Amino acid sequence: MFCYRTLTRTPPVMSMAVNRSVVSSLFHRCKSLLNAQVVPHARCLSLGSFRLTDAVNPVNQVAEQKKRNEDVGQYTELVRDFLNPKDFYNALCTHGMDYFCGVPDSLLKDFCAYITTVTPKSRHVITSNEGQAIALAAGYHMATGKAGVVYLQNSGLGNIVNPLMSLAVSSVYSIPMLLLVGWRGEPGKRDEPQHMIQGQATPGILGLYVARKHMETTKGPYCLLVRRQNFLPFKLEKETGVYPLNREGALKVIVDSLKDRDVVVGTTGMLSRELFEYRVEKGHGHEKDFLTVGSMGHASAIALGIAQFRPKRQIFCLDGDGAALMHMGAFATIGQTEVPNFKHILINNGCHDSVGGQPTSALSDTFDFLGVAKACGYKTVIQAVQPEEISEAVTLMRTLEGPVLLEIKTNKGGRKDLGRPTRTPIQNKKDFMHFLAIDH
Ligand SMILES: Cc1ncc(C[n+]2csc(CCOP(=O)(O)OP(=O)(O)O)c2C)c(N)n1
Repeated sequence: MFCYRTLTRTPPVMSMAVNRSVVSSLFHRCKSLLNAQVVPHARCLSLGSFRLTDAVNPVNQVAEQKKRNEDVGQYTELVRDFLNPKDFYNALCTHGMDYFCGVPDSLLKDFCAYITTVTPKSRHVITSNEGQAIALAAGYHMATGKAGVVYLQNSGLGNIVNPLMSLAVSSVYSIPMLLLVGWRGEPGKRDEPQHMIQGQATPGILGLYVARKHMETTKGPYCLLVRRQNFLPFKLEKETGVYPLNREGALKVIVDSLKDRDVVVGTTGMLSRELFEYRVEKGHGHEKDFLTVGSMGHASAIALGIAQFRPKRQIFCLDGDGAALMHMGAFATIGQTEVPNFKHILINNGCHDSVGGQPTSALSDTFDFLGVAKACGYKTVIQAVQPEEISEAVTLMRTLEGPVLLEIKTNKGGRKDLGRPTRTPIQNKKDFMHFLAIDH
C-alpha cells in the first residue's frame, strides 16, 4: 500500500490509501496526484509539543506574505508563505525522521536549502535521480529500522516507479519512507494570503503524525504532496565563485561561436530559458534550438537521435551537470554509438541551479566528467573555463569527429528576471523540424 496526503496551508486533507498493485497503476496515481481532489479532513490532529516560531507568527506572516507578493510582481510562481523550513525540519526529527535524500525541486528549495545547511553529510545525500533516493532510503531503513525522508519534484515520479513498486511497497519488501513531493502544475494555482487561522494550522506538521502512524502500521511508504507557497524563504549561503562566467555567460559565448546551420538541444531548467532570451537579444529565430523543458537528463539522447539521422549537421547538446548525472547511462550509449556529428557541451556549475542551487556530485574535485566520458568511448574530451577557451573549443569541436565532450566549469547563479519561452513546445518542435529538414 502506498499512501499520500497534501502538505498545504489550506485545511489538512484526508490521506488517501491507494491499493493498486501493478506498475501501470502508479502512472494513474501520478496523474491522480496531479488531479487529486482535496478532501477536507474530518478532524484536526494534535500538534503535541510543537512551538510556532516568530517566522510563522500569524500576524507577522500575513504582513511578510503581502510584501513578498508585491515584490515578485508578475512572477506569481515565486509567491509563497507559511511553513518555516526549520519548524518542519524539527518536526520531522521529532518524529524520528532525520535522514534525507532526493533530487531538489523549486517548490521545496527553501526546505532543501535548510536541510543542506543544517544536516551533516552522513545524513543527507543529494542523489543523481529520484529512484536512487528510494533505494538509498530502503538501505537506510534496513540498516537502522527507521524511515528516511525522500524529496523530489512530481516530474521525478516516473523515475521512482520501479524502485517504489518492486522494492519499497508493503507487498514486496515493505519499506517505510516519507516522500515529500513538490507539486508543480497544480491546477488553478494562486491563492491569496490566508488569514490568522492558517498560521495556527501548520497542516504539514499535523500531517506528520498521520504519516508516522501509517508507516508504523503498514511498514510501507507514505507521500506528502507539497503545494506551491508552502515554505518561508530560506537561502543557501552565498558562495564567491572562482570562475570567470556563470551558466548564462558561458551559454552566450557558445551561441556566439556556433554557425548558422548548427543544431542545438538545450537541457531542462534555466539554460533553455536563457537560450531562448539570447536568441531574441541577437535577433535570431528560435528554430535552431530544441528546448527540453521536461525530461531532465534526456537532452543528450534526444540530440543523439537527431545526430544519427542528420549526419550532415553539427548537433550540439547543451547539458547541465545535474541533468547529466541523472541519466549518466546516456554517456555509455553515446560513447558506443557511431555519431561523428554529436557534440556534447556540459555546463558544470556544480549545482542544481534552476531549482535553488543545491550541490551536485559534480561539484567535488574528485568527480571527473571528462574521465567518465572517456571511459564510455567519447573520442575527445575537452575542458574550458575562460571565454576565449570556450570559444576556441566550440570552434574546434565542430571539426572533430564525435562524440566529443566539452565541459565548461562555471559559477552558480543566474538572473532573477529571466523570462519563459513565449513559443509553445509544439511550435518549438515544428520550427525545429523545419530547420532540421534543411541540408540533411
Ligand atoms: C525528473 C526530474 N526531476 C527533477 C526536476 C526538477 N529540476 C528541473 S531543473 C533541475 C536542476 C538541473 O540541474 P543542472 O542540470 O545542473 O542545471 P542547472 O540548473 O544547474 O543549470 C531540477 C532538479 C525535473 N524537471 N525532472
